[in-house]
This record gives sequence, C-alpha cells and structure tokens, in this order.
Amino acid sequence: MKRRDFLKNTAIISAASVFSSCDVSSENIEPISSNNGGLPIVVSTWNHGIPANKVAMQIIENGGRAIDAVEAGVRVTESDPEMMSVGYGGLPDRDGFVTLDACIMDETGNCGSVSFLQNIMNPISVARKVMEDTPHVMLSGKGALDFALENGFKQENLLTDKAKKLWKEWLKSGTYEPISNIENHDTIGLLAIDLKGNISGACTTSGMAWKLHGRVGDSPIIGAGMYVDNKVGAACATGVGELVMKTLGTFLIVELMRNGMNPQEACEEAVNRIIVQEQYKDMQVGYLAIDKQGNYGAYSIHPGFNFALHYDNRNQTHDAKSFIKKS
Ligand code: SD4
Repeated sequence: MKRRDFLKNTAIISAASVFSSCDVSSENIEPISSNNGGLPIVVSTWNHGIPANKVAMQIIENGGRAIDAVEAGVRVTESDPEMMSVGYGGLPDRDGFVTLDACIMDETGNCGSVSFLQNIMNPISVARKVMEDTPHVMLSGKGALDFALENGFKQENLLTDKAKKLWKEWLKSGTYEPISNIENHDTIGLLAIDLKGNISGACTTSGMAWKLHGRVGDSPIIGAGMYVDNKVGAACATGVGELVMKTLGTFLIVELMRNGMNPQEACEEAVNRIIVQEQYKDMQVGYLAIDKQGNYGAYSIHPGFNFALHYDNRNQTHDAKSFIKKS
C-alpha cells in the first residue's frame, strides 16, 4: 500500500469508528474530493472574507508579498465595526472588555502573535511587529499593549454601542456557557500565495463572546489557529478554540498534507480528530487549507461554515462540507 493510500484509509477508518461510536448515520460519510485551485490564491474564513480577500489580492497582483497581503486583508475585517467577532466592534468578555488575539506567519517560518490585547484596533499589525522587531513570538495582555503603544499604535475604545447593548442584554441572564452557538463566530483566518509562490497566513479575533476575562483561544497560537509551511501549504481555523487547541488542528493539517493528503482530505481528518477525542455536539469548528500548488479544502463539524475564495479573477463565497449534514 502506498503511503498516500495508507493515510487516506486511516482517515476513513477513524471517521467510520466515530460514526459507530456516536451513532451518527453512515450516510454522513462523504467521498473525499480535492478542489483544484492555482496561483495566486487568497482564501479566508466566512463570507465576510470577501472584502479582505479583495485587498489582499490587489497587493499580490501588484507584485506584493503574501505577508503584506494577509496583514492588509485582515485589517479590513478588524476595522469593521459590524464584524462582531473581530477587532473593533467585537463582542466583549463577560466583564465587558473586548480582548483580542491574533497571529501572523510568513514564508520563512517567522511568526508573531498577540493575545489578550485590549484597545488596539489592528492587533494583526502588532503581531507582525512582534515577529519582525523582537526576538519573541508572542506578547500578551498589558505587555502587548505597552509594546503596541511604544511602537506608535493608538489606544482606542473598541466596545461599540451595539456590542455594549448586546452585552447588557446577555448580563440579564448572564449564564456563563462559553459554548458557541453554531453560527456565532466569525474569526478571520486568511491564507495567501503570491506571484513568487510564497505562502503566508494571518488570523485575528475578539474570541468567544462572554468568555471568562483572561481567556485566550486558538487564534494567536501558531499551529492551532493558523500555520504555514512554505514547502507544503497553510491552514487556519475558526470556531470553538478549545477544540482546536487540544488537537493543534492547523499544524496537523499541514503535516497531513506533507505526508500526501490534499487540503480537503487533511481538513476532514483534522475534524475527525476532534470528533474522536472531544465533546463536540453543540460546538462548531471550521478548517480551511491550501497547498503549495493553490489547491484548497475546507471542512467543519456542523453545517454553516463557509469561506471566501479569490482565485482566477473571481472572489466568491463557498459552503464547506461538514461532518454533520444539514437536516
Ligand atoms: C476562539 N476560534 O477564540 C476563536 C473564536 C472564533 O469566530 O473562531 N470566532 O476560540
């Protein structure tokens, strides 16, 4: 058996054993297919990635680097007050604080991240500064804020009236259950390959609404929320970060691609790992991946996850396949 066939069979066996142990109909098993893309390519999580993709692709088409494209792309989402899971306008934690997580990674394997950062509109640019101007990978909390201010970032209130109103509403019941309703997350993870064939990625979020103050999710964790290997491909995640962190989903996806899976197969196997190990019933996780040739794949636990694909002069939203099917 070739290694590739072996890996494919392993994936199918683990999915099949999950179905029997969870009593989910075997009709849910879908044939694994690959999605052919090409270069250059920009992909991002959720349909609100469309404007972010557009900005990223413009940079690439003008000969820019993928790392500049991914940063500029997700800044669009971070700065949009209507995006209530990212940056400005994000829903706060249970104490009313908007706290931000972000990470970025380039084609050389360099990476930077910030977690539990407050009052900075574009945490992705702080993450990039950490990557380029410090010997570290991650800064957190007050240290990250101090670093941002020292580097000329402006301190501002990110809690919009709309988000504050929803928080006050939530306080009336105030039960702390950090279980995401399936559609209640819109973290942006954005991956790009430039005209030189170099890959970069960025991921940024305000995290789960009403989380415990101090909670950090998967999005700033390299290998959980996002991972890039320029020889192989890249992956990003959205959804309940705890499930992604426990399985290091994006690192896993890139390693599976290194060992012969295509991006779709790798995303499906990473979801299978969650299903095998975790209580996932009401929780959503979505993965999105590209390989070095610009082929792409996406998969989620529940239906409803979609992604924005900019390739071949088209910038469109696509529904991802999911482990559990629409009823
Ligand atoms: C987190 N993964 O903090 C993030 C949440 C998310 O859209 O994806 N929001 O767990």
